[in-house]
Amino acid sequence: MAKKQLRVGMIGYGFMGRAHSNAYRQVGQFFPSDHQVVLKAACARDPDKARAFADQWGYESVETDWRKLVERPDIDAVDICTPNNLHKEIALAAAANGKAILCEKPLAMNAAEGREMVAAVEKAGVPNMVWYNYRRIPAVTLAKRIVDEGRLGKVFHYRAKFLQDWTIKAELPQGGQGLWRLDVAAAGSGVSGDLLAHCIDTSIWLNGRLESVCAMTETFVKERMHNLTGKVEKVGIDDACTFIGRYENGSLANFESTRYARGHKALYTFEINGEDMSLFWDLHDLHRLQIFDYKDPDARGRGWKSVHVTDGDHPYMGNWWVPGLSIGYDASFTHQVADFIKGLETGKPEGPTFRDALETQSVLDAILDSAKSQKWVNVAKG
Ligand code: SOE
Repeated sequence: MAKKQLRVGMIGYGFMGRAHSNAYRQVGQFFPSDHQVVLKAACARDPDKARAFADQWGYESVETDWRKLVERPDIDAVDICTPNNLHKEIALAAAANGKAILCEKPLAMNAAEGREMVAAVEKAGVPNMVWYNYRRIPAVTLAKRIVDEGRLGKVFHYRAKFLQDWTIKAELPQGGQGLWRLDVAAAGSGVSGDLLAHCIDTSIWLNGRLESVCAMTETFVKERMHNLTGKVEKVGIDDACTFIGRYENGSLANFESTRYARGHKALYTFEINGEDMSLFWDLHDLHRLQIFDYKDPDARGRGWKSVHVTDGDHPYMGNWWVPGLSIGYDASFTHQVADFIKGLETGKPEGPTFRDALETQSVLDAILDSAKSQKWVNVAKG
């Protein structure tokens, strides 16, 4: 039987454009379905860059204006890999044209924009998803299964951190290609939207709604040369953000993210402590889930165990190599496309949808409000 085509139009060509394109190319080999992904068009303002990206990843054609791309009848799904300040406009136009949308995280610049995006995709009835890829690292997905089985008992604590060190140098400019994450006009925020967003998404997925937060942010380098204007300009992003909070289930949140933790490149860790079990995960050891099971019948042998999540019956792993052999960061994106396609085929959307990602966006708004007001802030609902 001929497969149904999912013709993708990719907007953007940076790090995430590569990660997503790699996933589209891999998915049919490892997660066969009734759909075949076709890399139809790549879009970038600069025609040479669009062409080079298209050639490298195998896109059939190029566009230099995203408006043209979202109107093309031969595109089924639009992938938004642009800086955050373009997400909303593109998503609204793509939804109005009836396209499925896969949007890079965070969903938007703020929750107000996110709400408009949710309204647009829900009104148009188009499939939608946000690339919070860490949910789909097999060890993290295994943690979700264990939580859903109720094995943790009452949860007391959720703590997470995401640490990097790549912006410590004061001479590093802000803005433009590769450095838009430092420019508040393009990114909306700093580490909160870029790094904490991942931690918050995973935590809501594993531990439920965060209802209130108390945050502190810092901008260590106050001025940087702006690549687009050539002038030294004020830095508007948060370089570091720490917050505590309360979940609806009564547990306490403790989160930290920074780009000033010398020696750490991408140290994302989380730990959940329940009455009966604790779970710990570390991106630098991504195949492992650390489990402490207080209900282990062998009381004297009780202790933390380190599960190498590579067996055939572990999430996603049966589709890869043979038990015991590892996969990597890139696979989380492949899993995300596989699940997106599964959602198309079952009619039951796989998260995080735009609506799910709006919840993270509301937490981010509350964090930035709290840091500014130096007060506890309730997270808005919906
Ligand atoms: C920033 O350095 C970054 O690339 C984020 O934008 C990604 O979302 C994160 O997964 C890794 O770090």
